[in-house]
Amino acid sequence: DDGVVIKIEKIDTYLVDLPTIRPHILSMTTISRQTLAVVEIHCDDGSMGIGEGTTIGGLAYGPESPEGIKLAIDTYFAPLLIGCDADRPAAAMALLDRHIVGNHFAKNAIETALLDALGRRLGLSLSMLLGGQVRDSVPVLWTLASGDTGRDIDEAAEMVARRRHNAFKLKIGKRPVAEDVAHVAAIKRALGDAVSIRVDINQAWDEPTAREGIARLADAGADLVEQPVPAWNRGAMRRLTAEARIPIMADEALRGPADGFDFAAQAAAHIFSIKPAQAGGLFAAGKLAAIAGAAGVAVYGGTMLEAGIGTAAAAHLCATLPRLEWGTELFGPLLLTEEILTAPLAYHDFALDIPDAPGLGIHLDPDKIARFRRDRTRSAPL
Ligand code: MUC
Ligand code: MG
Repeated sequence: DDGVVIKIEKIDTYLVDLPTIRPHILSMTTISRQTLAVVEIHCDDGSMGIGEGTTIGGLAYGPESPEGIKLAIDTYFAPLLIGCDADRPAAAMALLDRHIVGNHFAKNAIETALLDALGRRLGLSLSMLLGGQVRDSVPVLWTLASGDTGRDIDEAAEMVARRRHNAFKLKIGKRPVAEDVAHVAAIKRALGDAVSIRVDINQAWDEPTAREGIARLADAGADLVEQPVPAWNRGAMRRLTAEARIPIMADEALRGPADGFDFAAQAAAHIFSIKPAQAGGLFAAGKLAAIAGAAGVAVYGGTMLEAGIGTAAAAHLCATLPRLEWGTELFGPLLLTEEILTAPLAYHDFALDIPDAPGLGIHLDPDKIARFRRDRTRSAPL
C-alpha cells in the first residue's frame, strides 16, 4: 500500500430525455419517453464512473422523479461525498444512509457510479466486484403494453420469431377485470404453451377485485401476477398469496431488505422482484435476494425501464445471484428509439449477455448524450 487515497473530486448530473418506440401503457400512466438522471462521479486520479436514476412517468410510479434525483444529488449527496475515499463505496453508502432518508433511486445511481469507477480502476467487471458470475447471460422477457390486443399479439409473435423473447409481461389493471382477463386470454391463446404470459397490475386492484382477477387469470393461463394490490397492503398480499393457484410477485412493496424480511416472515409473496433502484442500491438488492433465498421465495430481475447504464448494472447483479427462477425483464434499452451506448447491450436467444469489460463494461456515446441532454435552462414537461 503506497498510502495514496483516491478521492471523489466532482459529481456531475444531467437529464437525458429519450423517446419510446411506442406509447407504453401502465395502470397508472402512459409513457412515450423516458427521462434518465445520469450521474458521473469523477475521482482525483482521473478515473470516473457512471450511474442512472430513471423512473416511470415522472412521479407516477414512486416518490422520486428524474428531476428530483438530480436535485437531491446536486444539493445533498454531493457535498457529503466530495473528498470521500473512492475505493470504499460501502463507507460512502453508509455515510449517505446516516444523513439521507429514503431517496433509493438516487442512492442506487450513486452506488452504481462508485462501483463502475472502482471496477474501471481495478480492471474488474461489476459482477466480479459483486462476487463473480454464476451465469454469462440472463433470460429477458418483453412487456406488451400497446393497449391493443391484436397489436400486442403481432409484437409478441415477431419477438418469438426473432428469438428475442419467449416470455411476456402484460400491463393490466386500467380497464374492468373482465376486459383485462379477455385481453390476457386472447394473447395466451394466440401464442400458445411455448410462451410464458405474466401480468403486472401495478397496485391497481383492491383485495376483492384481486381475488377474483387472480382466479380468472389462472384460468386464462397466466403464469404469475405481479403487485395486484397497493404496496402498503401487506395483509392483502399475504391472504392472496395463501389462496392463489398461480404465484404472486411483490414489486413496489419491496423498498429494500427490511421490507423483504417482513414479506418473507409473513409469507406475503411467492416471488420478489429485485430492483436495485427500489432497494436503494446493488448491495441492498443483493441482500433482498439473499433474504428471498433464505425464505424459499423465488427471485426475478425487475426493471424501472432504465436505459443502458441502469440495465447493465442490474444485469451484473442478476448474473451473480445463485438462483434467478423467473429470469429478468431487463429490456429497457429496447423500448427506446435511441441507443446511448457506443456498443449496445447484446440481446439474443431470449437473453442478455453480461458485459465483461471493467466496471459496468459500457461507454456513453457523447454525440447521443449531447443531442438528448435536457437544456439546463428549459424545463421540459412530460
Ligand atoms: C414494473 O412495475 O414492473 C417493468 C416493466 C415494465 O414494462 O414496466 C416496469 C415497471
Ligand atoms: Mg412491476
